[in-house]
Amino acid sequence: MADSRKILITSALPYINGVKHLGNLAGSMLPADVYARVMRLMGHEALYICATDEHGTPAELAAQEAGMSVQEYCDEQYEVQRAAGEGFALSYDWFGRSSRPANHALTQQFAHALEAAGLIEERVSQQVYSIDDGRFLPDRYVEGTCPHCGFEKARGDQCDNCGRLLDPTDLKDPYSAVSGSKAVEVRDTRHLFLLQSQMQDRIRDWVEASDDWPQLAKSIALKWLDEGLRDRAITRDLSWGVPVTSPDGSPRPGFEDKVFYVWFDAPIEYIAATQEWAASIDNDDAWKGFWRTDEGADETEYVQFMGKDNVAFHTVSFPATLLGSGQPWKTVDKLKAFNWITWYGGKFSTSQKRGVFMNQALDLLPADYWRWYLTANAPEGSDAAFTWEGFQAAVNSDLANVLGNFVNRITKYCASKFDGVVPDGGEPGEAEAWMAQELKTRLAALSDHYEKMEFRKAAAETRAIWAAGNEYLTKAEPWVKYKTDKDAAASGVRTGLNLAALFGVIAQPIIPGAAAKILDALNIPETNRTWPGAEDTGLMDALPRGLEITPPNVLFQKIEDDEVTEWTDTFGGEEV
Ligand code: B3M
Ligand code: ZN
Repeated sequence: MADSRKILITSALPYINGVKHLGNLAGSMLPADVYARVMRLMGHEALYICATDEHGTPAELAAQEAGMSVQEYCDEQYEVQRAAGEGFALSYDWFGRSSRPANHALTQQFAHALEAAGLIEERVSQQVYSIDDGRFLPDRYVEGTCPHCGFEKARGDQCDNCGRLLDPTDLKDPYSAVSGSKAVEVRDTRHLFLLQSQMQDRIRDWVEASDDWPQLAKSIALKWLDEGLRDRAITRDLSWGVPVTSPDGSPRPGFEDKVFYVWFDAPIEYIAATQEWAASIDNDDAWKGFWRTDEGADETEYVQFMGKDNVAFHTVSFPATLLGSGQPWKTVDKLKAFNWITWYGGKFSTSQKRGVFMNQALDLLPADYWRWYLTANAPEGSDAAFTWEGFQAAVNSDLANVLGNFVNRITKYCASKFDGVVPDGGEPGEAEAWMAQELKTRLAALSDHYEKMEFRKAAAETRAIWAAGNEYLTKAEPWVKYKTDKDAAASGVRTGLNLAALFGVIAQPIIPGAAAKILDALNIPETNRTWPGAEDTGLMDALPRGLEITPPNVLFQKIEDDEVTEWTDTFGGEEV
């Protein structure tokens, strides 16, 4: 095995305002989890950190709608999201909360360091103020017409229609999202500004030096730099969030009613959550090896996963915080960005009952089914549509027919004809030689796709390896040979069982539940479930002869047409 690497993995922190839909899952948490699992199987030390993003106007507005205090709302939703992550078998090493003390402290420290470096300035700026609500309306608290595309329900921070980032004062015909009141005016308010314009060259140098970023992320970052970095307010007139302090920890004069902007503190939570993880394993300093380049983090690979709308914040804003602090922080090495999963080409929408949310999905089918389809159709090169028909086809054909069938056939046959033990006798022949060659090239390709974070290709290659197994059985025909040559049949069954074990091993990153069932049925000890190396030649004869196996219960239930009809009624389908 190659040397063990130390890998830090983060996926964009889901906002606290409600359970995420399958599209969110597919473009950040799921691929991050698949990657973390592969890296661990390969023997690397991979740490996967995520958290809920709990500050900012989305949290406040959602709490208001739910008739709860923000704290209560966040406490409740954190549990919901944590449970959904667990249900989907997301193997977080830590799932934190940006509202916890560690993130408050670290966010304040970063602000102080940036100010000491001369990169923060107090400025008076104009903000939308609601006369009826008696308050400023930052970000999503104000809605109105997008100045770029004319969309009438653009939010103060971003237009959902054209995707452009906005400033609340850019909106035409603004109104309060709190009360709907149009009695709004622009008033002066004092804020801290991060002087990103002064960091333009440093950030460009850093982006250009990052040759490990997949194309989508890099092109988005360069586009932002080409447009020129603007100084950016990192505080807001809100009460829920990280308080703005002076270096001695006391409230900063003039900022008593303000907090840091959610996009300032959210990425810092990657670090704070890692600190919490370290405390949880009783090794308070363990986080430093992932984050402080003077404490070993220069040896760490840092990989981030996110949807494309989050890229600018991770390639420009967060690096500005890290680099601007003048301290030895680790920055991202590989940034994997995703396009959107659409719902039949359109948007997921809770209100219009279009799309499946993470908690609903698990009421319908086990996590593996969704994990497989969403990985095999990852929105990598372009957007990818979720359709019930596509989902049904992928589950029935890839999982049930190709993988499930193979494992069932060979284990059942072994149970009925070879006493349920891996048979001895017989020698490998032509069919085995063919299969060995398939494995040699395909396993190398599979590992390579994972290294490059090409998830669609990885799923396709995984499927191709399973399919080759079926082809092998067709060639080896142990059931035919059994009648005339028991040794030849034994060799076929033994090879088939070894392949089933291998198929379970390579299934682990994407469908960990079913993979465990297969490996348990074949009595494969935990220590033998590691990733096959490219040079592994013994893969087709690794199981000890005489090892007892038990055919697993049905691995995958096929999805019936009437289920598709029913789910289409409940969750929406093709728009007619
Ligand atoms: N919560 C946006 C999102 O969920 C935001 C990501 C934060 S990553 C530090 O898409
Ligand atoms: Zn717009």
